[in-house]
Amino acid sequence: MSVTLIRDGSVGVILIDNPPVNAASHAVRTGLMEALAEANDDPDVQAIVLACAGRTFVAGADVKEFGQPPRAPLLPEVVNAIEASPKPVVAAVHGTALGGGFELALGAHARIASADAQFGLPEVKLGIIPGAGGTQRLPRLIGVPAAMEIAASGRRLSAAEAVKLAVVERIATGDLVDDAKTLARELIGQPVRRTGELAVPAFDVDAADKQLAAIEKKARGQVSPGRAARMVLRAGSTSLQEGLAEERAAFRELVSSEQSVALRHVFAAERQAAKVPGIEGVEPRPVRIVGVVGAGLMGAGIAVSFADTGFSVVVVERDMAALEAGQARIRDIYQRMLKSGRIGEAAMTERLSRLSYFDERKALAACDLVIEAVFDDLQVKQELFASLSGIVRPDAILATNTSYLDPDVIAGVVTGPERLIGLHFFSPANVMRLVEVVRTAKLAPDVLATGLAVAKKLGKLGVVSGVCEGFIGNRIFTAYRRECDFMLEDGALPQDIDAALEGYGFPMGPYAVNDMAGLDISWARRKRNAATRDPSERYVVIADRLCEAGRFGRKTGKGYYTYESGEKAVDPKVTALIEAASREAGIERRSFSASEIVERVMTGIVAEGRKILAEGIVLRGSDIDLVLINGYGYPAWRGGPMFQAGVE
Ligand code: 3H9
Repeated sequence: MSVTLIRDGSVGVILIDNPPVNAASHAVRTGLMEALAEANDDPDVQAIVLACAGRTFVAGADVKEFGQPPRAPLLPEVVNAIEASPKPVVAAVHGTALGGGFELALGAHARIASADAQFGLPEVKLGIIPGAGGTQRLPRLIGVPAAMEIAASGRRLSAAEAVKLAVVERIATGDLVDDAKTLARELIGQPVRRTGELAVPAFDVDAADKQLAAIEKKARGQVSPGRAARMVLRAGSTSLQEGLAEERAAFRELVSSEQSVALRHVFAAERQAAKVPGIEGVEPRPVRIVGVVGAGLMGAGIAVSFADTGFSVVVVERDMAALEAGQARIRDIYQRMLKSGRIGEAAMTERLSRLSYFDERKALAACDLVIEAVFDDLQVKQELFASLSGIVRPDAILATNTSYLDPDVIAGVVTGPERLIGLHFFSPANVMRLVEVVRTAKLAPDVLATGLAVAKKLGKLGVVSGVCEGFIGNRIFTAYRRECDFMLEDGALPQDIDAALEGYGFPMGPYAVNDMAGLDISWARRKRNAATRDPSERYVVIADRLCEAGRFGRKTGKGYYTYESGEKAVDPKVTALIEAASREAGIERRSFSASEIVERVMTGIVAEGRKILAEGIVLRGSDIDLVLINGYGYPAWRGGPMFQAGVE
């Protein structure tokens, strides 16, 4: 039985038990209707508590039922029935009340939450909008502007924020269900407060229109955020009944849209990525103290991301000057978080207190995991790891953040090479969600399991990659860039290529990105590899020419574009340089349409993707999709290049 009614004096507790996340499946919906009717029919029951067993409150509708014909009772009917109950209903929320789960809680007459509970309407991330009243009830409870932001972003609210917004009445101080029963008893005899009957608080319509426009702009082609925001806005000008009917129609339309199918592929792919053959049931090693060697841009970001998620972090630099600069960099990241309102003073102080700084490697002796983020040079890394082998415990895990070096060669100098893993973070590491978890040749299964578990604890997405030049992401990105550079030489200009890919949904085209990241790093690599390059392979000299002219991107005020006025602008000198390069190569330039540009890029990506699949570097096509989406700005709502090409 997934739903039971348990009587305790005057209170009936409706308990949902549908592991793993109490999704509102058909059985749960049916059970809820029956339990509710039973409680309402029982004269001894005077108040009702809605609670869940296991690790979480209802985490949403059952996504596995999407794409199947809807089966009554539908979730909106269940929420309406809860709201209509003549006896007070209190939702007792622990874990995550998401989507349909949050909507069930909104149907209740009061809400109590455990201190670590979270609330959210993540439907937009699945390409849909809330379909069980969320867009109509939430604005009645907290006002249109706040509800618009929550429904359109899909972000989660902490219990503390939920209290502040008056989404929940109370935080439990003792046992959640006991406290919920107490609240339920207090409500006996009082008129029930139905969210749907509340008036939508007055709001500034012009400001809300502007908010909507900003949401649609930010969505860059993804339909659901704007649709969710519009439905919330609609609550301000229509009745609950009409609003619910319109919401349902929009939900039905979106659930069968291409974008939703693509985003559901991404949802399933993320869960799949954690399932790695060879480590099923393998226990990860415990990790509490983490060492980060090197506090440059990457190391500082990595250190912050560990401190943010409760690890103790030991930061080590080669001398006091570098250490102080690293410490300043980390403080600066936190200052910016504070200024932008992402964290408060207390959280900043707490997180900073988790970090300690040393200019000697022996400070790493107690670490469970040490990650290096030093200069990407083989000798530098080998010297470091050889010395670390003698400092850390034999069971401590060693990780390299190298982008291009061979981690198996690095592992060669380590005592116990089965504990050396690649953890390839993306910059800025405290923001970017992707971590490539690199499976070195001799890697122990529990070290691989630990790599994935650590990525998850950091709130990041770990994708397993085999060893090859550039791993999954940079190898595919190289193929992507190669295709773009060929088009540059054949007749397109940087602004044409950037505009075409931005039109496809990338936040920034490759040349604008390159200008931001700096052109000098890849130039140095090309120079290093020049001697071994196959002379019969097509080679485009444009990037080298730009570097030779001192154009390293934004940091020098010019790269593929010029930034003299602060804004990105097309530079006729770059156009001339590109045209000269084409002439030199004997190529007659021609024009490229946006669709041809996109097609060429996607064909290049998919061809390289097929190769790394065939080589066994990546486990499945969907892992490539995740890497491109989370590391390189590929629009999630298109599902990923391999999904588009039908490659599993
Ligand atoms: C919605 O509610 C629409 C309504 O507005 C309208 C309806 C009319 N359904 O992520 P995990 C499975 S849309 C079915 O690894 P965690 C998941 O596949 C929904 N199954 O755990 C996995 O299975 P397996 C809005 C689900 O602890 C297992 O649970 N809700 C669902 O890292 C564990 O998942 C959302 O979008 C589901 N809804 O994180 C919430 N959710 O082991 C989506 C999960 O076989 N869920 N599963 O691979 C989440 O965000 C996370 O799963 C959660 C737990 C935070 C809950």
